Formats: sequence, structure tokens, C-alpha cells
Amino acid sequence: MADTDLQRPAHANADWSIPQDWASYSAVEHATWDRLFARQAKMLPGRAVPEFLEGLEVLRMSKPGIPDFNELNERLMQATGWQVLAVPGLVPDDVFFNHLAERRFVAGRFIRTPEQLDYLQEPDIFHDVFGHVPLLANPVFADYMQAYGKGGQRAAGAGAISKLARLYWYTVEFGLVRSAEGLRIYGAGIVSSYGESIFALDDASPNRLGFDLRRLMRTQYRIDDYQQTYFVIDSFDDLLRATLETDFGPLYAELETMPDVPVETILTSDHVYTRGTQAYARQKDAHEQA
Ligand code: HBI
Ligand code: FE
Repeated sequence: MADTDLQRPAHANADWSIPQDWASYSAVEHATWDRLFARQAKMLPGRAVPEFLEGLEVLRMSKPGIPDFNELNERLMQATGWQVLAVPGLVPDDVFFNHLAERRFVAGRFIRTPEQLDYLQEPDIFHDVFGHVPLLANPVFADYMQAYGKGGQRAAGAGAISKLARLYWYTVEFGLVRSAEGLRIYGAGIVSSYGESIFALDDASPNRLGFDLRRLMRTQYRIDDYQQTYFVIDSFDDLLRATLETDFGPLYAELETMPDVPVETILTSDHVYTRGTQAYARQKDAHEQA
């Protein structure tokens, strides 16, 4: 991320936070939230992982419209000790990692306009809060996010942020998880997008590959379109364990010696999930059963 360009606005605090100023949202802004929320809440059962759907309850506030962070933070604090802070937009990597390491998630305070319901470039409050907060209410995922923040602080020292950012991208933003009933989505970039919530599971074109940390950190990603490759974890416990048990220092050194993998590439060592008789049974399993 080219965050040398980022300038802290004069109205932001030293940690880049700003007041949410909930009372100043307009009726149109609240209506945009309600519309997006209703559309996603209706389509996600059977697509999103159960932990996300459970976490969504945290966002059902006592008043309609954009969640008031005061109320939201009381609930989140009780669930997992996380807090949400309003920020003007993208923040520098070190600021982002420092907040995560202290169990604080930064969220844009602005919301997209009615003309931008389906696409915008910068993360707004709908992406940040609807997409990310439900899983922050899950104890295992909450620990994973904090571990990522601490890993980011160390990666900065190792000059390896671009490699670690791929882990965030392919899990927190665009992750899939397997379940007995088939694949489910959990990445915030997917669950906050109507189109990608369908594409990620139903479209024939993207690759769905079994999670492998080394492989994932070699893989480039796309920021301007739906993903060409998704990585599939077995569970949040597995993801947290894989992250905590890895010594990232030697891994970064090893990755320096290996070429990047383009987004569309499938390696012979990849576990490829395909749409079989059972929804997305592992190809390997399908062969074993045949
Ligand atoms: N800032 N507000 C905001 N939201 C993000 O998701 C974010 C950020 N700054 C940096 C960043 N993400 C990523 O570059 C890190 O994961 C590396
Ligand atoms: Fe995000």
C-alpha cells in the first residue's frame, strides 16, 4: 500500500481517529445502510459461515440506520473486548497494525452514496462495519485479528508488509471456509458485496484452493475486480493455529528467494475445490470416493 501518500487530516487525532458524530448522519445515509443491510442479511444465510451470521446479531441496534459506535462498542467489548474507531479513510500500515494489536478496528465513518451501492474503491462504514465487525464478535477470529496486528508490527521491521498483506487479503477480506454442507464465505470484501457473495461460491471461473500459508504469501492479488483465486480454510481454529505456530522471520527470508505466483496460476501441489455432486467436495476426496 502506497501509504507514504497518506496525510493525516487536521481534524483527526494522533492515532487517526475522529469522532463518529452519529447525530450528524442524514436520513439518506441511514437509509443507505438499512437498504444494504437488509439486502445482504437476506442473501447470506446458506452462503456465509454460521459464525458470521451469529455475529450479525451484534449489529442489530436499538435504533435503525447506521450503528452508533457507542452502543456497538458496549456490545463488542462484552463479546470479545474489541472496539471500533471511526477514521477518515485509509490509515498508514503502522497505524492500522498498532490498532489491531490493541484490539481496535478502524472503520471509515462515511457511507457510499445511493449511486454507489454496488461498488466503491475506498472502504466505507458499510464494508468496515457490516463486513468486519460480525467476526470480531467471534472469540477465535477476534484473536486471529489481533495476532495479525502483532504480526504486522514485526513484518514492518522485516520489510515484509507486502507479503503479510496477502494473508489479510486472502483471509480477512476474501476468505472461504469449507463445511460439511459445502463452501461458505467469511471474507469481509465478499460478505459486504452482493455481487461477489454470489460469484465467490457459484461462478465457474475463479480458482478455489486449499489454504497453505507459504503458497498464499507468494500469490499476487487483484484489487480492481472480483478475485480470480480464493483460498479455503478448514476452520477459524486452523487459521489461528497456522498463524500462531509459524515463525514468520524465516518464512519471509525463504519467500524472498521464491518467485511470486500470478493470480490465475494453479500449481500441481494445490488442493483444488471443484463443484462435484457434493457441493465443492475436495477434488482429492472425490477421486478417493470414485
Ligand atoms: N486502513 N482504514 C484502513 N482500513 C484498512 O483495511 C487498511 C488500512 N490501512 C492499511 C491496510 N488496511 C493494509 O494495507 C494492511 O493490511 C497491510
Ligand atoms: Fe476490509
